[in-house]
Amino acid sequence: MNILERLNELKEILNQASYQYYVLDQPTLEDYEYDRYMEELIKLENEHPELKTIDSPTNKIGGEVLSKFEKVVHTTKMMSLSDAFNFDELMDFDARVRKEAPMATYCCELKIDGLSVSLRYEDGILIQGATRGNGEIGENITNNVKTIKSIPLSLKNKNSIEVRGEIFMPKKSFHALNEERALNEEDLFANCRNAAAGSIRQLDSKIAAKRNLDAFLYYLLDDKSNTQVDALKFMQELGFKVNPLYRHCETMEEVFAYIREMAEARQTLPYDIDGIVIKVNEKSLYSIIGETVKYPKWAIAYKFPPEEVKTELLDITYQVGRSGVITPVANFKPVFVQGSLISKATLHNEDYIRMKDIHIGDMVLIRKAGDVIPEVVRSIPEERNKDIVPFCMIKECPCCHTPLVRKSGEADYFCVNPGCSEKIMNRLIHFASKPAYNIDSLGDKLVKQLYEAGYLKSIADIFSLTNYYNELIELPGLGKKSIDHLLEAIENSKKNNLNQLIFGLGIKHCGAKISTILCKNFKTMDALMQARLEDLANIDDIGEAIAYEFVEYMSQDENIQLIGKLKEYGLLMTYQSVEIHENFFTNKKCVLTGTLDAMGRTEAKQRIESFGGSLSDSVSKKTDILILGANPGSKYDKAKKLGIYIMEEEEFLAKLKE
Ligand code: 0OW
Repeated sequence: MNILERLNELKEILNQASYQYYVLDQPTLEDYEYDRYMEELIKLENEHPELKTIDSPTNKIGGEVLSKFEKVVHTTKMMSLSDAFNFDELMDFDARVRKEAPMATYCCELKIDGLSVSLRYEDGILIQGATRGNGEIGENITNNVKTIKSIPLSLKNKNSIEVRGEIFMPKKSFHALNEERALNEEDLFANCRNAAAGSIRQLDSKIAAKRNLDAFLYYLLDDKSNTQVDALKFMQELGFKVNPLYRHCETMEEVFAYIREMAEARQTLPYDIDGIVIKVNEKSLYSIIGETVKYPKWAIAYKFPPEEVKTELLDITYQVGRSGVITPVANFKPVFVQGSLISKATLHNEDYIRMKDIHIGDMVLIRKAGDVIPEVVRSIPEERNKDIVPFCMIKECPCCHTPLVRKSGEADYFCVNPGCSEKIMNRLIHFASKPAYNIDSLGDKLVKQLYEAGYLKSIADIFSLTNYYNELIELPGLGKKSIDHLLEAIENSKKNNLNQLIFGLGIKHCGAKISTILCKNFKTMDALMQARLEDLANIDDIGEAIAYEFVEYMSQDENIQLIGKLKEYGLLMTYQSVEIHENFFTNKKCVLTGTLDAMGRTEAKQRIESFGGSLSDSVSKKTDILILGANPGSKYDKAKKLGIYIMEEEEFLAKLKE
């Protein structure tokens, strides 16, 4: 047999084995056999690169590192789905459908909680994979899509088609990935969906290949099938992985029965679903029923209600914040809530714990407030065993054992020891954090290491690190490259605006917004340090309480000395007014619900405010835009009822760049 024949034989064996293992879940080769064939093929292709083809299974291990993702214009718009939050809204949907198509039946599918993808094949070869983007323009993620093992690189019958579906990360892969990240003290992914989105956006496809992503396909363009059920069957015949739990339902009663059944099965599925997609089955009716700009009228997504999950409260631990505030934290047996694995939730303060009658050892109900923040809803007294230990608040700081102080009329306890290492470290971490003085690479881990090594005791010490260069490069896990990068980041940070410095100091009640208002009014650090209580209190948004805390802070010797040192180090001490360049968000009142992929809430707020817009927490008639993240909460429902413009993440990111 010649080389080319052997290559083709190996490709055939490996592609067939992939299909059997990842699409049909019926392996025909043992793992070691698969690996042996793959190694032989890699060796042959390395020896004869001219014989490597675009559909070779060796593409599954990834290779090229991109500098960015190219844009892709979709052949036809990738539509999204309008949502229904209860059965009444589904009945309304059914009524609207029947008005146009009385004979319609439905195809119900699980709503896979991942991200949409479009796959284009030409002459049976996968030539492009793209994200949905804003529905018209997406990102070219072909390299990463090729690493998804259940996606065929070539089709047996060589036809040219486009299919669409959902890329997702199986729960097992999500667990494994987060365990690995926890060991490296990296940020954990909140849920499978974010993990999938973060993985498919890796510019290095070798990293994407290690993330065990998967995909279900559900839509075939220019499809000749008469019904959605036939289309799903046809896609399976073509070799695509189609979720098998779809069901043809003749009536809404059958739809409701399917929804109830799948809501029950949800926890046992190896992937996350956030609802059910209900589509008219007869495709000939789609043009009669029609579509809006964004959504088909012949399909709807039923979203499962936010769920409350029961678990055992194992312990209450305590965090010491940079102000010294002591925050009790519930530690419970890990549970999946709406796709996220949760094991902790804040208990705010002693009053909150007593009000909710919470005791260590209780069974408690957990939910995700606003679909994002873990919350202990309540304890379950009827399941409390008799020898439960009544809760009592700790009396001394868990870090330095200084007796805690609770100011009269206030709920919080404080560690008042200025030398408490937890306080100092959290103060340094806050100062260097992105929303504050934003010193790249000076994160929690490095702050802790430099603090414990004795190089960082106060904020000013950050700017004297450069004097210890030779010692720092010897510290474990660090080296010339990382210390050079750190010192460069510290030097660059000195040009940061004054509002970031004021926010970084961590003055009580002076968050990012208040710091900016103070700087706009006083322009320089000197003017701020000499400001009198009444000068401050007269400014809009700055009340007595904030004015008092600010003047108090500026009157303490240690703070005056700190600022003096920062001046000597050359930090910018004047406020550079940020010209607000007009754009879509100028003077717009925005609300965000759910979680964004590309950034956190703080950054979204800063970006909108930099254009002269505002981001508030609650929806009202005055709201101009609701920004829709993943797993939206009730704000979304309220915004729809008020007819407020709903902006999805892709559009939000695009508008920020305009
Ligand atoms: N997430 C899903 C899913 C599905 C499309 C076809 C036309 C409009 C929606 O499992 N099973 N079926 C569809 O049908 N869409 C789905 O997800 C949508 C795609 C875009 C936003 C949702 O994730």
